[in-house]
Amino acid sequence: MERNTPPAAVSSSANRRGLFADNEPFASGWLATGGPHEIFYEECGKPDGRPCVILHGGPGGAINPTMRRFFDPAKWRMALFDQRGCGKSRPNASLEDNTTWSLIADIERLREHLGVETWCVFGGSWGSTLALAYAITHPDRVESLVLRGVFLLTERELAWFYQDGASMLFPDAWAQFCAPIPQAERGDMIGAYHRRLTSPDRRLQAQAAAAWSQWEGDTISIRGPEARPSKFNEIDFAIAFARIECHFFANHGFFPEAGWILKNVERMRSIPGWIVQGRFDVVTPMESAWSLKTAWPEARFEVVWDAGHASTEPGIVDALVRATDQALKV
Ligand code: STX
Repeated sequence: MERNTPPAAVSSSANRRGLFADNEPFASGWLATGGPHEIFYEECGKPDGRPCVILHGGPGGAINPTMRRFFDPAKWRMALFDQRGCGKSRPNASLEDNTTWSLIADIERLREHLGVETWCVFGGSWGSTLALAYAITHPDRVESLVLRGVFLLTERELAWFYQDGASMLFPDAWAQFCAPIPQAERGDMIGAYHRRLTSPDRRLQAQAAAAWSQWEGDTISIRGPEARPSKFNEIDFAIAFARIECHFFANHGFFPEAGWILKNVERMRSIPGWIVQGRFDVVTPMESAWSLKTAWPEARFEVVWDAGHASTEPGIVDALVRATDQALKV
């Protein structure tokens, strides 16, 4: 098999690139959807630059200022938005009409609102899942794809992270994840959490949300639980994150059949793509990035040898900023 992974020297820590400069939005607002949801969005960078859209993770995460720094703000016109129920979108933490397909419709609504014909689509983790599902359903709108920490939302990935797998690498964090769930319910952790996160008892909901979010925060970085990002401790973030993520996972991502993304890769195979993956990603292990690369051999594939799942790990930042620079040339 042909290898297009760059030689190790490219990602040696000595000459790695960093994020672009901090930058402020030149526009922001709430986009109506016709239903109960209003979507908060920001535009950053160069108003007449090359368009791109940045998809956050979770599902249930939110945009943050660091996400504006993976594209050169002197060249790109970046659009970022909080997905339904997330961040500053309203109503917060709502599960109503909140599926993969409604989020794809929102991406199209935002594209039309901004007067964009085609754009580069950038997403990590769940953002990569959503980017792939969007590219499969709207291939003519996607100029290029830059993906990180590939997540295909398969039962195998969910079983690894929420049942049996990651638990073996992080037994300390896993014990805390199990704590709110009685032994008798631990055979189906997603189901057990789903009942609590959708309970009318707000205290039960908050307790489950804190533990759910901390599990992901504890496993996200190569530096382990000690490097848990502080936002995973914020209860408002945790409630939206846990409720929405668990809702999507209990519903198998709302995909019509198992393996839907890989089965439909053919529809987007001609789109120029970059895949960046941390070798020691425990949240979305490399098997999915590898399967995607195998089904889509035209994509550039870069494995970062010393990174986990977080987008801000130095080797991941380096590979992503090189990818977005290359995406300018398509
Ligand atoms: N969820 C992976 C994911 O998309 C299984 C993800 N993990 N953490 C995040 O996203 C945030 C950093 C956006 C909270």
